[in-house]
Amino acid sequence: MYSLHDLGWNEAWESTFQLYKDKGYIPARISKEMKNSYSVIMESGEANARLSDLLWKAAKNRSMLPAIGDWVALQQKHIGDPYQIMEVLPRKSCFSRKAKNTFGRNFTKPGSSDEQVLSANVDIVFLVIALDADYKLGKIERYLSLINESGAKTVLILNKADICGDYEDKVEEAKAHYPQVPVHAISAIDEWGIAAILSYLKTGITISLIGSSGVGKSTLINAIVGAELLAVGEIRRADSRGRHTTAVREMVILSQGGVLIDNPGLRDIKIFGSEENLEDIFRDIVNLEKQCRFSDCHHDTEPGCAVKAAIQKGEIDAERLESYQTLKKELAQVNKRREQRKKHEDILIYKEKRRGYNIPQPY
Ligand SMILES: Nc1nc2c(ncn2[C@@H]2O[C@H](COP(=O)(O)OP(=O)(O)OP(=O)(O)O)[C@@H](O)[C@H]2O)c(=O)[nH]1
Ligand SMILES: [Mg+2]
Ligand SMILES: [Zn+2]
Repeated sequence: MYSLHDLGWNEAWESTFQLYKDKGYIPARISKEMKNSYSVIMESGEANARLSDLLWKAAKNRSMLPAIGDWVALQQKHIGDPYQIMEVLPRKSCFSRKAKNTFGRNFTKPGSSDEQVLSANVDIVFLVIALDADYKLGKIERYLSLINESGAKTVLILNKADICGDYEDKVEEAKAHYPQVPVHAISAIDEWGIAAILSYLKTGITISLIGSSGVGKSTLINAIVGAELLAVGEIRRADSRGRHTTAVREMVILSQGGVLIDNPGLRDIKIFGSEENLEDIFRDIVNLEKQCRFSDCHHDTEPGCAVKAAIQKGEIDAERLESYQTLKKELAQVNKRREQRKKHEDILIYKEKRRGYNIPQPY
């Protein structure tokens, strides 16, 4: 059995909760997201909980519904009744991505670029990249832009070092590209390099593992726990992709302190967030840009282009400029659609006929 404190409950949450306590609600943390319900952990143990009508009706968009890691206020009307989630406590951080068709059939106004909360109140994201075909700087940059937006810190974990001849070079390359991010090479399967990872696990700290399918997120959690707790999947030989073994988001509470969240592999990482965070990742290019002769320089054929000059001198990577420009364009489109949708949000209405408490599907 766990105490709420083991899950990260502290005085700050306690004081936020006072309001709900007065209503007779019970504090709990969402520990698993299932198709039509949630698992929650309360002081008295684990239980199933459902969305209350109240919360469902109040949710203007998908991001307002509970997600794994959320602290919630539960109500149980009578002993033996199911627990109902009445409120989601304001999030300390939240890791989101751009969702495809948000509310699906349950809502009359499905947004095309709504926010899907992947995990809430996360302190650290372990970004797991496999040292096979999965390792691409452009991909890491996409993930970093999402994580930066969340308020969580990133630790980059390069897994499968056992099958990579030059993993040390990859570590150096990643460190050079992202000086603000700690980088560790490990082999989850050989339990090599895990000691460095353990130093991040502390009571009260929540860590979410993110990455593509098959990179070894569940294997790493098993290595940390020291047991075959989570199912681990095969990977396809042809392209070293995973088979989406982990299907639900699940929390693992560690006896040595700390909480890990296992996630299904992300299929495509659509960018989401603010321009400032993107600029943080590409600070070198952003600083150079200011020195271009034209303020609207595309760093293409314009004369006096400082970025182009730096590329020629080998100071920055042409590929890196390319991924910056792609991400920037993508982000601008997403934000534009988001603005347009916001205008509609206030008049959002729900279909009267809805079946039960359908929680929107993660995919
Ligand atoms: N060579 C090698 N293989 C590994 C390592 N870690 C994991 N694998 C293998 O990679 C495959 C996928 O591992 P999983 O842990 O299921 O990957 P996952 O990231 O949880 O995948 P999803 O749940 O589908 O998102 C399994 O066959 C593992 O045995 C490693 O360090 N080295
Ligand atoms: Mg998995
Ligand atoms: Zn330029």
